[in-house]
Amino acid sequence: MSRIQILDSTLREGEQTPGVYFDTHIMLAIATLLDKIGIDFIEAGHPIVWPEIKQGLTELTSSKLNSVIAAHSRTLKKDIDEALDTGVGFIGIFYCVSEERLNGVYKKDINQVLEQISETVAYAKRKNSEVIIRYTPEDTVRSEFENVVKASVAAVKAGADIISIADTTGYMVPGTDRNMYDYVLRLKSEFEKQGINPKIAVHCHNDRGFALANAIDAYRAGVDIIDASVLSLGERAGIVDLAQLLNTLYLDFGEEKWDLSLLDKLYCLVSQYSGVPIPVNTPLIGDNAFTHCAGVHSQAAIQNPVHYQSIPPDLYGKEQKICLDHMSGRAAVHYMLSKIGHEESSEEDKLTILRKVKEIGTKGRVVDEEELRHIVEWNNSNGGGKN
Ligand code: HCA
Ligand code: CU
Repeated sequence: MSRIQILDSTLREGEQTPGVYFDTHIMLAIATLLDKIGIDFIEAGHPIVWPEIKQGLTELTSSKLNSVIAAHSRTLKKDIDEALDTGVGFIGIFYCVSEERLNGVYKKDINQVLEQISETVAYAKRKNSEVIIRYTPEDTVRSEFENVVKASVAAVKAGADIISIADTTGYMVPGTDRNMYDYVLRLKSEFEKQGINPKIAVHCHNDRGFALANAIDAYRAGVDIIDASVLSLGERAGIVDLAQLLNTLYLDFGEEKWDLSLLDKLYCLVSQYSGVPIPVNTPLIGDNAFTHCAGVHSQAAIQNPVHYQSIPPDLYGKEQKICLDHMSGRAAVHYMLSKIGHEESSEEDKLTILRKVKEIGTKGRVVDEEELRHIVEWNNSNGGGKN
């Protein structure tokens, strides 16, 4: 029985990508796929940002998805009211408790903030005792540890169910003294000393490119919930990529709760409506994720994909592909000819075709099946194809 839960924040954090906005019908399409994949929580927006976001949240909560719909909220009663209006089952409130932010931005001392956190959480629970409340000390890992503990204790004592560790600026680095694994253990042990036992979530930004590694560190240290988004969408460099997270948890840690074959469809949908393209070399999803190019690679991968692949493409509803360009060798040409029904070509024809393929490759192009057919016809009209 798997204990890890996933919170997808494409519709909240993802919308903080400059220029990204999802209409309510697209919100529903994205949420429906997330639900089918088996995502536990869908964080779908901050209702006070825009009336249509509030409307979208309301539509999602009445759409009978299994995933719990979550709203984001400042630590203010008026935000809680707006969130509760939408019927969400989960509200994530955030308040940074670093001295730097308290003194420099909020001009409040920690005790005032602790009171505001307690009051807001208690208010939400009073209005709806069923709603799951997550409190995030924003920028957790760069804040004074003592303040994080005090704020978490205040939140949990007021009724919060989840405390989220936010690496808001992508500050953590595996293997150093600021690694996520040790941080989670330290916080858990402090919570135990304080007599509180909330679920722990983790929210890792990717500024240094370590979001996934930090999330996996947090998983190994026993967190309950991991945040992610499709295509890593989010502020700046975004957060943990959903597909990569699920893939690692599935293949490398034996978590088996998700239908990974729907990820490709989800990524295409999000890419289309966010306007954020999927780079060809995106792990698992990009066009080249399971494509072999160099002659040596193609030859070995054609014999057995495992020679150059540690992830089975069929898990993602994909196939291994062999690319034809200037890097190709005879094995690739033979393989691709057999795919288009010309496996009987003579060795001489294959060499001519290979030369043509390489020539085209040096122009920075790839020969697809269609063009390969034209090359075969061209070779035949020049006297080839006579075996
Ligand atoms: C934000 C910052 C946040 C909050 C995370 C959370 C972060 O956009 O408000 O509320 O759990 O990275 O700290 O995304
Ligand atoms: Cu964030």
